[in-house]
Amino acid sequence: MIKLTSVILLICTSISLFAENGSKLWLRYESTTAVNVVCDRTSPTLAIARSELEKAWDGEAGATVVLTVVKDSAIIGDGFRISKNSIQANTEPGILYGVFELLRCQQTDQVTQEKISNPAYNYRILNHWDNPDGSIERGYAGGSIFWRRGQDSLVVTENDKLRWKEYARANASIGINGAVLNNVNASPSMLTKDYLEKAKAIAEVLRPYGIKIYLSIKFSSPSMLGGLSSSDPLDPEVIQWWQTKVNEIYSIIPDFGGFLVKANSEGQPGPQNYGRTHADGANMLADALKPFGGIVMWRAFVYAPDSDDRAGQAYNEFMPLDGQFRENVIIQVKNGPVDFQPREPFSPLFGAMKKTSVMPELQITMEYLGQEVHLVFLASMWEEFLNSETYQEGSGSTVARCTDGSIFPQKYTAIAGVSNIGLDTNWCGHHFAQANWYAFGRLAWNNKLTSDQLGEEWIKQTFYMPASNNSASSESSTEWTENFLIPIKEMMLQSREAAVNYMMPLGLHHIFAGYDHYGPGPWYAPKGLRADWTPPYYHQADTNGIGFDRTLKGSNAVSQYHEPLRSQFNDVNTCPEIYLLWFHHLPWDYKMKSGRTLWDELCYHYEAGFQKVHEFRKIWDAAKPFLDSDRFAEVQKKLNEQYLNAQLWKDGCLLYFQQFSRRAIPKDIEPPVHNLEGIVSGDHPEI
Ligand code: GCW
Repeated sequence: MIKLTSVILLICTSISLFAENGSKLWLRYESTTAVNVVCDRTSPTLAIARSELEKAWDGEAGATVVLTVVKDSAIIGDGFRISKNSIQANTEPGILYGVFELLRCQQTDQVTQEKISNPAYNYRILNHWDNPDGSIERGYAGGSIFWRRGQDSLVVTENDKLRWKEYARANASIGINGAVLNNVNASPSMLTKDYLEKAKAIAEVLRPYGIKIYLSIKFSSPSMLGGLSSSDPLDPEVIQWWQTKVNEIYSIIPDFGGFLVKANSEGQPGPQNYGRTHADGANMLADALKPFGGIVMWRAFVYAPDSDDRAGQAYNEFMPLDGQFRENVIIQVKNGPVDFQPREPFSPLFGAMKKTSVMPELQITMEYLGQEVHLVFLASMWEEFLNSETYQEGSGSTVARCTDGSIFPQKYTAIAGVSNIGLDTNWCGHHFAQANWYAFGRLAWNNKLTSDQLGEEWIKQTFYMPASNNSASSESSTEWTENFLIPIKEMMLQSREAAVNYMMPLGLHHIFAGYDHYGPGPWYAPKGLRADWTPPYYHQADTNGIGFDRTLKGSNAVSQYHEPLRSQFNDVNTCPEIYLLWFHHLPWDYKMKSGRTLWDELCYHYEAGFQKVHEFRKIWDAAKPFLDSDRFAEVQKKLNEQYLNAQLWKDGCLLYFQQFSRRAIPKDIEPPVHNLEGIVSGDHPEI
């Protein structure tokens, strides 16, 4: 008998251990505890709110929860007032967000405090770089969930709808309320009737979850699609073409959100092709969208091939236009001045454009952070960015406060994240990459959340296994906290710094191999390629030293920062060492705060990053008893790959830079196992 029970127990445990493939994200919870939901209205959104509560209720059995749509001036936008048994909001999506907050508290063992929670940003948007053929630019988790290659690209199946629904549910659970459905390198076909019909089908599934859809547009669509001889934004025919197109879009999708535009950037056409400014282009589109309440998100990611410093260009092009944009234009600015690097100082446009709505663009997909292979929790990077002090309006003018309406009375506040979502079973390619989608949404709602809190919330919801580890006893839950939650959270919180260390420490940036941006490539400089697409442009290493001189005596990009930052960054003695080689070109024997030479310090950083990944592997192995077998094995495999890649980064960069420094690698550092020629010639499949 005893044996039989054990067998049954074993089978049950195994089933639950094997059933995890990551597809449920952080919404794994299922409950049989009854709850009585009271709501005096019905609607598709409220029905979802009700069913989520019923599916996941983990509070007092048989409790009543009252959902009420109210008119309360203390609640802003889609915010909500919450207590243990009631959720009030001015809007239906607000009720839904309140429901998810209540469930999150239950699932993470937090007491539901009575409070009002208002969103930090009104527009909390995912940017999908999905192409109409189903591929995704910088996508590492399979094909597009929206588009498909070939003939049936425009077909909508029941499976598609189911997937979009799961996607919408996950987004709503973290407060995301917008999705740009296609790549910023936009195909004009996206504005054809057929694609608009498909977009409509997507919008219909997303709508009850409070999510609006947006499209990226190609600026030259009037010529490419409409057959006009020009796409000049001041040409009356062009203006008319856009107005007609916008009318058509709204007749198909009445709550369409608006356009995202990449113009005069990396070869994309824009108003400058016709001698016009970004403001001319953005305003023309904004005027067409305005009657319908639509917005234009106009990207500031611009740089010309002939400039002496790419980092200064967005500021140079956009600052003179401050005050010239229509109210419904938001300038979308990447967090750093160059391009989603493992570490950059914040873009100096934040806080500087005072008469224009400015929104941060973060990259959730890890183009420059190890893609689907490396475990890197990006919340630490975003926290550092949002809390960066700009000093634009005195101290306390953090990037967060400069963009969320706390300081400037901008009508539209917004934040975007470049999505890491694809058709993979676990949505994001790496189980831990889900944490970045999660953290982006939560930060878009509340930009004061810490990476520590976000990591903890996510782990609890994603990995806790009440059934399989008999968590009914408080003993096992303490064990889980001490031996799983704490070390795994620590690993996540250290992961971004580790990646910076083994890839490009001390302010180094953009030293990736070739176009794929995965492995090391500080040597990469094919003949004929524009200089600012090659790493030597960024690291400037020679026998005298290393680093990009952006001081007053160099490119002067430092002057784009407000005092006291300008002086702080400009002076090598006060420049934070994390940004040292971003702002300064320094000799190899420059003395660091640690007392070491710059060369030695660089070596120790690479070594520290590499050794950290080794530690992560040990932490993960030790966590095995608390994990289902599939996710354990999948992450273990990726960590091993990350370790190999970190070794390549360390070896490749140290051996390459050593040619210039002509110094020995300190003895207490594990010597490189590869040789430089081998890495450069690419005989390492891991690169
Ligand atoms: O980081 C670079 C990417 C491009 C991308 C571009 C952008 C969509 O390498 O793939 O294009 O940024 O943000 O526009």
